[in-house]
Amino acid sequence: MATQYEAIENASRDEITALQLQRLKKTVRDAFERVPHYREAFAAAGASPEDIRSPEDIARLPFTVKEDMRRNYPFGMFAVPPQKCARVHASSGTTGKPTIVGYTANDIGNWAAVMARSIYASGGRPGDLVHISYGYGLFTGGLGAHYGAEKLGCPVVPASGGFTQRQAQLIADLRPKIIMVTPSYMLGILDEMEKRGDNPGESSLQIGIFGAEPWTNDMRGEVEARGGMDAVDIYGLSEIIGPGVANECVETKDGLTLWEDHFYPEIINPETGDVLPDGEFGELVLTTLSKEATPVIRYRTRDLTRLLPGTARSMRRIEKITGRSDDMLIIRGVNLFPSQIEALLLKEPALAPHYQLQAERENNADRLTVFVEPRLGCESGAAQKAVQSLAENIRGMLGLRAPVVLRAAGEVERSAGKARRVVDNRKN
Ligand code: DLL
Repeated sequence: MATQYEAIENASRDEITALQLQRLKKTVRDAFERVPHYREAFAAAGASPEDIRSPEDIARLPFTVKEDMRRNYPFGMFAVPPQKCARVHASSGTTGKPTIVGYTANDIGNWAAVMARSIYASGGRPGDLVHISYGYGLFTGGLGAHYGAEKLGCPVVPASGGFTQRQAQLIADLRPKIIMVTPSYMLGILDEMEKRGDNPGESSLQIGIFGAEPWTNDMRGEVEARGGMDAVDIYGLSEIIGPGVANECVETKDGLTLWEDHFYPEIINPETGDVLPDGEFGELVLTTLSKEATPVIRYRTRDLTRLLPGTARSMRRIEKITGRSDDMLIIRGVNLFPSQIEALLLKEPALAPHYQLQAERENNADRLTVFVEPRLGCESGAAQKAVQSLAENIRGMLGLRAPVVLRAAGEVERSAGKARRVVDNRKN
């Protein structure tokens, strides 16, 4: 059995660069000729499609930000007439209008291919039953995973998100080998399996493909140990295509291989916009290389990571995403991401891995409260001790005095999709 789904995944650097350049030139030209926004933005930056002579020349082009997409709602960023599209999706915008993205039939085919590649890299093979609990609908998770699984030749259980009891029942009865779901909702499903009296470690599940939100390696340890499965990370965003921009390879689990033949990555300093060399930490910027309906040039993702050389594949990797720059909390001068609290929480076996952070402003002073729960079956004394130890670690490791509040089991907010890790009441 081949180690990869498509030969290009292990192409030489020269081959990848040549393909990137060819596709980049076409994408930039199409965007310039067909999307007024790009024509205007290029003119304002004094840039033109002829500037692209090597992939690095992309740095001469202006960035695209979410606001550009909002301003051009609904079809202003389309490079083909909406009538020629096969489908639209929309981003999970929390404020204001969603951003609409389009797909031609070719785009759907390419998306299915990168998703098939991603499932294969995760260890999935034709014939494996795939249970999909990403939401189906405008969100790209459900349908993106669905088409990829079908393309690979895997039968699909399109469970979508929610109805957790039914999720656990379906897993027990249909015996899927693979589950695709947000990591936070996987925890909810594992709890439900235990409530039914099933031992998740002995279930049919062998592979979990988790993404759509940040999750730590400590969370990987939790899900792998409890669920008896390999847990791999999948990354993507609707503006670029959906899930399947990058995926971890199960043989290394060392960051996510970015499918560089379809997406061109850069890391920039988020303050200056300067492109940073590989290995340096910053904001991921992505350019589509094959997208026809909504090509995107230098999209600022706000996701923080770094570019690393290939290992299991010749294509480069991104490190597990630490968080979004928008999710960084500044509490009394301390900068922190929810993922840092998550890593410390998972060191406490008496506490469940569910958590939520709440920020408040009282008399001009910021205050962060960490809400947690006891692990099911843990006695309250042990949980109380763990709460103290977590508060001490947050103080010792992150330099922040933050009260940790123990809620009753099941009381920390749950989601059937992306978890809401932070409630920031300072913004109200
Ligand atoms: O979340 C696409 C997706 C679906 C990816 C299913 C993986 C699995 P959006 O709703 O547009 O699309 O949200 C994109 O989610 O910019 C990141 O901030 C975050 N995100 C996605 N995957 C990961 C991940 C989908 N593996 C936004 N790790 C992105 C951390 C992630 N954050």
